[in-house]
Amino acid sequence: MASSNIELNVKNPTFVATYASWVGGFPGANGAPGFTQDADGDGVPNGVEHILGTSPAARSVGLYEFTKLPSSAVKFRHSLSNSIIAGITHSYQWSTDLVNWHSSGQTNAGNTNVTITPVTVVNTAAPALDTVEVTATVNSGPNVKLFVRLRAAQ
Ligand SMILES: [Ca+2]
Repeated sequence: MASSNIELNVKNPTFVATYASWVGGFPGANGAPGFTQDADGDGVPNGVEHILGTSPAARSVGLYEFTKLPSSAVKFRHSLSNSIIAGITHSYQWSTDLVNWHSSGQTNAGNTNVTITPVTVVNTAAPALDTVEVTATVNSGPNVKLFVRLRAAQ
């Protein structure tokens, strides 16, 4: 009697195609699985957790290592997933009042202009996470408070 073997090589068994299947992989996030919800209450919305490559069901640090630079600039770091689902994007925004948010290079009504520049400082491959260092530079405007955020969109 003859027999044969079939070898199945599954290279990426954790592949997920949609946000719903990704968040569904974290049972602890079932209570608040929405893209803009914050299932673990750490202040990082689930969609941003996806960008960062962190769990939406366990507290994570989000943005870190905020540093004021000698010039009119601030820098910070964050992890970045190498497995971001198609259709989900991220961007950076700045504000002086936490109400009106602007993209890099825009000038607000008070004549403040800010450039936001991300640089990948640790470049890995999935499932490992990259590290991105983001510098926000105030190019012009009066002395104001500066807020910077990472946004996720789908
Ligand atoms: Ca969260």
